Amino acid sequence: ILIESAELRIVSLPLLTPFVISTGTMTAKTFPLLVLKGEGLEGIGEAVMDPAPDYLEETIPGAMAFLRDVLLPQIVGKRFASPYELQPILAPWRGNRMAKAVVEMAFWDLWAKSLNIPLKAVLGGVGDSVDVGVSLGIAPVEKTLERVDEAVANGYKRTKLKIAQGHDVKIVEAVRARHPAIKLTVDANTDYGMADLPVLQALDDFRLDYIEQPLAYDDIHDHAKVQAALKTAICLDESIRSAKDARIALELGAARVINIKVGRVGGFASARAIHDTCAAFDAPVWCGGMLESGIGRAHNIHLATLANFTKPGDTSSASRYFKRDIINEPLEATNGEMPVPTNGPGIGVTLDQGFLKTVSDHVEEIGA
Ligand code: OSB
Ligand code: MG
Repeated sequence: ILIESAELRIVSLPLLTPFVISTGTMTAKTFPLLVLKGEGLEGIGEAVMDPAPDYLEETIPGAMAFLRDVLLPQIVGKRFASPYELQPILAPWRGNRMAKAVVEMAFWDLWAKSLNIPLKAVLGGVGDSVDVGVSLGIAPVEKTLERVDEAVANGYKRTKLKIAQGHDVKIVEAVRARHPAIKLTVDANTDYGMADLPVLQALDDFRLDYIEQPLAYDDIHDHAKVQAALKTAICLDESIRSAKDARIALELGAARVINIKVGRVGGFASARAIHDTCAAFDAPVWCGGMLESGIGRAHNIHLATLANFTKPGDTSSASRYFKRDIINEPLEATNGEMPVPTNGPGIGVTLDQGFLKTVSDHVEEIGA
């Protein structure tokens, strides 16, 4: 397919509820949105870096410059037979996986549309829905219990509690006492160190499905020491950027579960390679999220149809996050099952252009 032009913009959507995690509080979701155009079709991708480097190193201003000045000029005006032909352009550049991912995601959508089949079909996934749970931000115990009750009442298949130093054992204890049988996990977003091993060991008593990313984003080695000291599985998120990272983590015993976010790992080729590596180690994976709008959520749902995504993902109903989404189709889960969107080929959702205009700035055209 010939990529004739690209449209890059920054979108900002207010969040219905501030989302609090160990590294900070989000009150709005701001993200670059990329549309690749060719042969009368449009492929769309949503990037997951934040305005500031609070989750990983990339930032929106850095990514916009890299996309506008470097990556998109290498792609616009060229013909590609498949997404694999993008790799020689993307691979030589160091890091910047979130910026690479948005290009890759838009391209896979465009490619699936050019073949007139759903994205899940080009990825190799099956099924019409994926199992999902909720990710609950840090809040006082009473508020957290209310949110858990609501998630359980809505049939979500897993509840993930964000934790941080001083906001951990007590909250897990209270939720576990109220809901002895639910599938429960915690996510520390890197807030702990080796000195906190006693706290992590205290969490070992609550039958958690896993403890997500307790230690630093750039650490795998010490996670192996913590995993050896726990019954509960460790799940890595921030620390896994590639299939090589996944292999090293699984060989070292640093985790038994991996959270795959297509936007974090450089795109679908890398996400699938991580998925396959984990399958070879008999390590289950699940599809994480970054509070994406409907475009990123649709990509995540299609990815989660691959066979080794055996644990519930984070792609809960969009209405939990936003009053209004930038797509026309509601992405709503019922009883913890999120239908794979099928309004047309590719990602199966369409942009609400009128609303998108009102929440966009910095619209740039490359090659138009
Ligand atoms: O660590 O998974 C994370 C949101 C923002 C940044 C990091 C994370 C998260 C979530 C929310 O847990 C997942 C979602 O609901 O999209
Ligand atoms: Mg996480």
